[in-house]
Order: sequence, then C-alpha cells, then structure tokens
Amino acid sequence: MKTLAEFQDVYHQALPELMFQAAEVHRANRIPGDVQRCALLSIKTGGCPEDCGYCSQSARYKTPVEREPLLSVEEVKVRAREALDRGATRFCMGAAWRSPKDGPEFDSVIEMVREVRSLGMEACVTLGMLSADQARRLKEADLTAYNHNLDTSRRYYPEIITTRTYDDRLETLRHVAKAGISVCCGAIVGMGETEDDRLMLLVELANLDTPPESVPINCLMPVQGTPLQMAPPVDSIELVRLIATARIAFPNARVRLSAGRDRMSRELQILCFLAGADSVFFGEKLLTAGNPDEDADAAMFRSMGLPVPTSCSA
Ligand code: SAM
Ligand code: DTB
Ligand code: SF4
Repeated sequence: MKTLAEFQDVYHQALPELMFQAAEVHRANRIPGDVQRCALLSIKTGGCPEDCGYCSQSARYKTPVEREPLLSVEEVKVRAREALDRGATRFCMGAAWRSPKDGPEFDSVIEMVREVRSLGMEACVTLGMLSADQARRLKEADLTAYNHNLDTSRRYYPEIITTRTYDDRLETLRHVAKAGISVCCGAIVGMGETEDDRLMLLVELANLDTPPESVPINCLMPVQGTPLQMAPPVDSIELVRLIATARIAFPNARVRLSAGRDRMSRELQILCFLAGADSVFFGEKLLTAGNPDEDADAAMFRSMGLPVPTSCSA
C-alpha cells in the first residue's frame, strides 16, 4: 500500500534530489528520449449531461462549444491516417457522453477502434462510464487503452463534479482492467485543489488493483462559462514536482504532459520531460481547446535534440 506520507516525502525533497531520483527511475525503466506523440479527436462533441466544472462540453454551462453529432467511421479513418502520416503512434478518441448507449452509436465506435488498429496505431477511447460488457466488446475490437480520469482526490472530487461519484469512476476502471484493456487514468491540476489533493490522487492510482500504464497530467484549460473559468494557472515548479513524483510512483507508465501546454513556455515543458514526462498530444486542437502548433512542437523537440517526424517543416 502506498501512502500519502510516502509521496509527500518524495515530492517535497529539494528539487535537485527529486529530479535526480526521477531521472534515475526514468532511465532504468524507459527508453530515454522516447516521447510519444499522440493525436486526439473529439468524435462526439458537446451536450453532455454531466456537470464537470472544468468542461466545455457540459450542457449545463453556456460555453463557446457547439454540440455536434457522432462523426462517421469514414471521417475518423481519414483523420487517423493523417495523424499517422504526421508521426502519431497513438490515436485517442473522446466522446462527450456520461456513458455510451448500446446500439448503432456504440457499434460505430467499435468500428472506429478497428480502423485505427488496422493502421498499426495504438487506439485509446474515452467515452464515460462503461459496463463490463461494453469493455469486453472494446477489447474484442483490440482497443489498446481506455482513458477514464479520476481527475483529483476523493475528498475534492465533489467540489468539481456532482453527477457521478468517485466510486462510479473506480467501477469503470475495474471493468476496463478486467477486460484486459490498458488503463489510462490521470489528473487535472489547477482546479483549486491543494498539493496534497494531487498527491492523494497519485496514491489512489498507485493502490488500484491494476495501476495505470498511462497517467495523463492535464493542466486545467479554463473555459468561459464554466465554474472554473477564472482559475489561476498552476505554479510551474509544482507541476514539475508532480510529474517527477508520478514518474517515481509509476516507473513503467507513460506519464503524459497532456492539456495546457499552450500556456507553458518551451523551458517549462522541457523541465517536465526531464522530470519524466514521456508523451504529448500534438496538433492544434485537443478535444475542443487549443494546443501548441506542430511547428512550435517540432522546434521544441529539435532544441532538445530529439527526432522530429519528417512531415514537419519547422
Ligand atoms: N466524457 C468522458 C469522460 O469525462 O470520461 C470523456 C471525455 S472528457 C472531455 C476527457 C477528459 O478530459 C476528462 O476526464 C478531463 O480529465 C479532461 N478535461 C476535460 N476538460 C478539460 C479542461 N478544460 N482542462 C483540462 N482537462 C480537461
Ligand atoms: C486526457 O487526460 N486529456 C485529454 C484526453 N485525456 C482525452 C483531453 C484533454 C481535454 C482538454 C480540454 C478540451 O480540449 O476540451
Ligand atoms: Fe461530459 Fe466528460 Fe465533459 Fe464531464 S468531462 S462534462 S463527462 S464530456
């Protein structure tokens, strides 16, 4: 059992010690310099019945995001191929659902997963709460990973979301793991939580029966019209410390520097990679929010001396 005290000891070390420890763990367990490029596509946007206080897609808030129906399998196929050509090795698809309904729409998602896998990419979906049977069907389609974030600590969760519980979330994670799909589960920071809340989330993840192999760390992207629209940005060094602690806590996982990079300097992002982050979303859009453009990312990777896909011109 991992404890909060243990993670606090790691997190609050002097920064040079923490960075050194994270780098040692990183080197011993992962290929140095292997930063995965993932593409993200919103396959069904807006109109979500949940009340997640950070989300542009909740029907409860008046945000700039318009509701759109489920994309066609054909469209997804085209977008996945484009992403592959631009150097993505993982294709992630998100739907603004509380949970998928069985029927034609879920059948289409299954088809989308098959298409992405047939291109040789990892496929990840995030569709809300899943039944055991839906997880089984996704596994049958050879889904690589299911993203379902716990977002924050158990104690802070009800401040952000009231339409579902932490235990609902854990139940879906169990269905995913039981079906043999890799668990992708992480955090949003910058929602008014304390540093201890962030560490408690890591403790929660580390103590799962099947700990995640993929841990996205999202920085809140404040969305106009949501309760968190005025939230101030996360302190940079707190973010670096959290990533280093996540690397140490999950030596073999991909720690993903996810949402919020467009408000980070090149130097802060590089510090996050040195702390153990080894994945980014690339392309100008996340699900609905902005992301650094590909040329800026290519320049950043070049400045680190890391390979850049040949399709990038910068
Ligand atoms: N509806 C599904 C769900 O919530 O599980 C899937 C889509 S949802 C948009 C995927 C994840 O994106 C959320 O769990 C949350 O962690 C992240 N996210 C959503 N809005 C965000 C924001 N404004 N800033 C940072 N991360 C965000
Ligand atoms: C995750 O942890 N981050 C991604 C992915 N999983 C689905 C989503 C980030 C969403 C950022 C806000 C938006 O684009 O609306
Ligand atoms: Fe819906 Fe997911 Fe947004 Fe919550 S985070 S409102 S469940 S789309």
